[in-house]
Amino acid sequence: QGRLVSFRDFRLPFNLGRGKHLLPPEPILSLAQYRALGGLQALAALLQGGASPEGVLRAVEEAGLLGRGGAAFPAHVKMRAVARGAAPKYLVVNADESEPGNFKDRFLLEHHPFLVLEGALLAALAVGAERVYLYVREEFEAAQESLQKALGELEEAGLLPVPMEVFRSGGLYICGEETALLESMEGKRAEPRLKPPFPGEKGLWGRPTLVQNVETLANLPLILREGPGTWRAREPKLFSISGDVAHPGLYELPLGTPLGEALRRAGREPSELQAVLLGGAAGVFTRDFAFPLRFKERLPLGAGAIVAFGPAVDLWEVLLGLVHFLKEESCGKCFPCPLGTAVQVEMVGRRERNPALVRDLAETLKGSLCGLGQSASWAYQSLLEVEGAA
Ligand code: L3W
Ligand code: SF4
Repeated sequence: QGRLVSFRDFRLPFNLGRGKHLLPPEPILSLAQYRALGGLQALAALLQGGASPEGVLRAVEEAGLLGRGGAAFPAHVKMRAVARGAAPKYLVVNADESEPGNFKDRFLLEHHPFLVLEGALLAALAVGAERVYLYVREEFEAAQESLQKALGELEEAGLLPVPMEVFRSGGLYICGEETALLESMEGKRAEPRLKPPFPGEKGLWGRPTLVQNVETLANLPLILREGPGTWRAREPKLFSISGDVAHPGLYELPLGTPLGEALRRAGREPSELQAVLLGGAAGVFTRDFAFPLRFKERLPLGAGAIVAFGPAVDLWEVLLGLVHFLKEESCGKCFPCPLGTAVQVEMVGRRERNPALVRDLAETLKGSLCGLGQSASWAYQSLLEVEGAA
């Protein structure tokens, strides 16, 4: 009788990076270990007829699982779109985590590859995908190795009902945008496509393709093991907390946790902070510590990055780093983004505070083709708000 597999069992929070470990990380790197914790039960039920593809789709819908890659789009809507489509169909696991401040997907891949792979297999069987591609960020070598090893073990045990392969990403921030990712897989320049059609309808090689974030898929075994109602009641989300906190690391918190509470968990009294950056380069600076960390609220959660800044930090220097990053990573396909991000670097460099000029820049960027350009001036606008409120 295996213990319930949940993120909670993974003894989070713990420190991933520098400094002292609060609790030792306990990676689950062997199939035997994963099984002993109750892993693979959901997959076995599906393979042995105790559960059906429709049952998986219904559970994901009842759980209300929202995509964990930044857009918080209902997972079941995407899954059903692919399930309706005609074969051949594919699943692409988006493991191109590149948002500054985020390290949750890398953690899951390196420490819990079986959980990610079981989630991917459940999704693939539910939508009828004939092949799974694990699109892993080029620099994540340890993650690629851990996945390869886990795939080998699953194959040896005869537990790979759908073929899976690791695909090394093109090595650019824009490769995480789902359609640029697909272009790069097809051997083309990583440039976003115009949507619609969405990948669920016309994806890899023009075929219906489910593109889902690593954390989204890692939740599938949990939802099926616990039942969608129980999962929904605790709605776990991984937050990457770093910067001026005593215990930077990865924290599993229920959605709705106030931002200030998350910071206290990481060992920092929020009133001692100047601001936090929520959501990475596509995010916002804020001092609203009462803000409940929930999707589709006043502030964007993005993929869950929280970077804290104490009183000694020059936030304009931080902003300059962010906008420079966006300018460098702009793919140049559409007009407003390369131009707007270049102008933005110049404006932030001279610490331009004229709200009319910043609004004008934001309006221009809003017309960009993809999320990179559309959200490129959120951080700039929010810094002016934080300054105004300070
Ligand atoms: C079927 C429809 N599918 C939309 C699908 C669409 C996509 C998903 C969300 O991401 C976020 C941004 C930043 N039928 C559909 C449909 N879909 N309508 O739903 O789509 P969309 O267009 O709202 O967003 P997106 O462009 O996929 C934008 C975040 O991404 N971001 C950075 C993220 C970085 C990471 C990381 O490092 N892990 O994720 C940058 O912009 O927060 O909200 O699958 O196909 N009618
Ligand atoms: Fe490329 Fe920027 Fe346009 Fe996106 S918004 S397609 S990154 S130029």
